[in-house]
Amino acid sequence: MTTQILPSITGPEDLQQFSLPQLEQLAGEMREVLCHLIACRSAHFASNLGVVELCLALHCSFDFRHDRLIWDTGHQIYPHKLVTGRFPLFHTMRTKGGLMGYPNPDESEFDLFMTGHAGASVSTMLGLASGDEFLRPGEGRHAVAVIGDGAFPSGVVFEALNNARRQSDRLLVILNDNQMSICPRVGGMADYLDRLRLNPMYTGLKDEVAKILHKVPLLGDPTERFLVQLKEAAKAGLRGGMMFEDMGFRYIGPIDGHNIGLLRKYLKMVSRIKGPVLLHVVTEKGHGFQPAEEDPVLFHAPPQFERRDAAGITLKKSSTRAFTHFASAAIADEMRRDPHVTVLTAAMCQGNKLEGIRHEFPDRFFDTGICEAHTVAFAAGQAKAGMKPIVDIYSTFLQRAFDHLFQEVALQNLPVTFMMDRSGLAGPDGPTHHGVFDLGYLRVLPNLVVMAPGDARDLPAMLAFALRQEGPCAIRYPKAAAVEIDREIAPVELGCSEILQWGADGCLVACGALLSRCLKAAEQLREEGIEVGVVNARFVKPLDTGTILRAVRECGFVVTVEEASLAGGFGSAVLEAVADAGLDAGRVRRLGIPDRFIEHGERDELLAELGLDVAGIVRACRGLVGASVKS
Ligand SMILES: Cc1ncc(C[n+]2csc(CCOP(=O)(O)OP(=O)(O)O)c2C)c(N)n1
Repeated sequence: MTTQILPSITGPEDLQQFSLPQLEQLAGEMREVLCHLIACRSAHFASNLGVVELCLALHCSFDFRHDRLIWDTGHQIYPHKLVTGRFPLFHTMRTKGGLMGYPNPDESEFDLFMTGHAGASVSTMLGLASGDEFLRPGEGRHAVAVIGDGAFPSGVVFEALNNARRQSDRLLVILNDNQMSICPRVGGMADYLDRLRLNPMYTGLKDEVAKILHKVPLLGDPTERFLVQLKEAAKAGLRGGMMFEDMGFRYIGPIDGHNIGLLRKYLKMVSRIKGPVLLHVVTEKGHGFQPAEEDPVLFHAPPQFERRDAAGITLKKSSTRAFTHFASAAIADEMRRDPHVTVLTAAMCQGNKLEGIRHEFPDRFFDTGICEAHTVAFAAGQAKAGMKPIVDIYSTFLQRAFDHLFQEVALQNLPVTFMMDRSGLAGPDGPTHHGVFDLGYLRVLPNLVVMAPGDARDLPAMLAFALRQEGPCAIRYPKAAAVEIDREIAPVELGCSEILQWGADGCLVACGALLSRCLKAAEQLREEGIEVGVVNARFVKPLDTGTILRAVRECGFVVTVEEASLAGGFGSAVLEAVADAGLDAGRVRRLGIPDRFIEHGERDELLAELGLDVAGIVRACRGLVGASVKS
């Protein structure tokens, strides 16, 4: 890896000294560094390659110690990290204790919000601009949001655009249009943006534009002149973006997002326009690295490279099958069995391994784009009409749709099934993606059945069970390899746990995939002469109170184990049941996620740190044997 310029950059102000050819060289070096990173570990890749020039042009054109910048979602933040003093730590990206793969205000003053969920940038940017106008009037700060065309159709973006006109004079929304979400973008907005790309300013029908520009006198302020030119172009029907114009934005573009010189020129121009501006920038996802340009879906966040040579690259293959695989296989089976079953995803077809289903059942597969709230309400409508929709969604993103889960689904008691992937610690993605709050927000909803498979074999059985119900069900499972626990498997029945072994000294009640760790812990304890039972809880709601109360009565102690926030989680449900039955809740201990945000790191590292690995579970039980659990 050859980097000559990049190591000399300690902050964005250093960029000012470079000529255009030097900035272009720097862009090449930044891409090299990104390729080197992805050779070492899995990380977001193609989106970062696509915004290198835009990032450089932005930092050359604004002073973001003063002006405000938000990268929507934040997965494309790597080039920004490289030029904001974090090149020396870049090799630590996404490792525990190292740089986060998303913006992080603890790392840099140039990261304003810790984000990872799409769509909020325009709103937060508007708020910043509004606050600055109150508190720092006259300082003339600019507020810039960069948002991808995948995130752009999120409902909240339109709520912000609708609200922008009155908020600030110096608002710039940069629409980074690479025609991709993770998968190819979908929907009416995608078609609209495609039409805007036909604009002669972008397609190179320069003669037409030149004719118009020729007519415009060259005297006067350059910004004024530019606007007159645009107006003339619009008159000639050569300009699009009228939808944004009608909402009060000055629409400019589309322009080439890989041309640093051109970007700087436009950024300078738009920074002088009063009122909200939408600058439409066209980029290529994966730009500058051919395999990523050719397959931006795979290279959105590819696995680590195994080999990279003249013949191309090979990506590391995982030898284990994850819960996600078992989930998509089970969904496909159910769709084959029953023509009423549909599957809905909010732009996570690839992450949820639904490509096969999209191909096999194009008419029963629905990608709504990054619109979780809409997805859930849409599913409710389908269910009301008599279909059996499955919403396949990451736990952390379902948070976006809580109100629809409440009103359109639970309140109507409609049979919508939620397959909640990444429920638990999401590993290197970190606090924005850990799906640890779902038990807290699901448990409170009447009518909703909540399940957590203990192993890979539970998962299809739970899905089949859910699809037989007349009300809503949620099934939560982590981003982890799914083992198959060798046992005489009990059928899935409403509110019934599965007792795998019983022990007089204590009982581990596992909620979900930590079951296999509980079994190993029990084995170790047995070798020490401590007899501990293991229960596969299966249901969080309704809870198997019969088995749990029996364990509290018969076993020395009960330890609940969950990969979810302890506040309002499975262990809390157990404590409530024990207290409600008038039993001694002091015999119960809970292992789970404490009341703080958990940093990024490998899932196993994080589990160990939180005492949720085998050693931690053994430790917890040992501490309870013979001791009064109350003390
Ligand atoms: C609320 C929410 N839903 C889903 C995701 C998962 N996700 C991360 S990036 C991405 C695609 C974003 O596309 P775009 O904004 O166009 O950026 P690009 O990667 O194309 O640069 C998706 C769906 C997310 N981060 N947040």
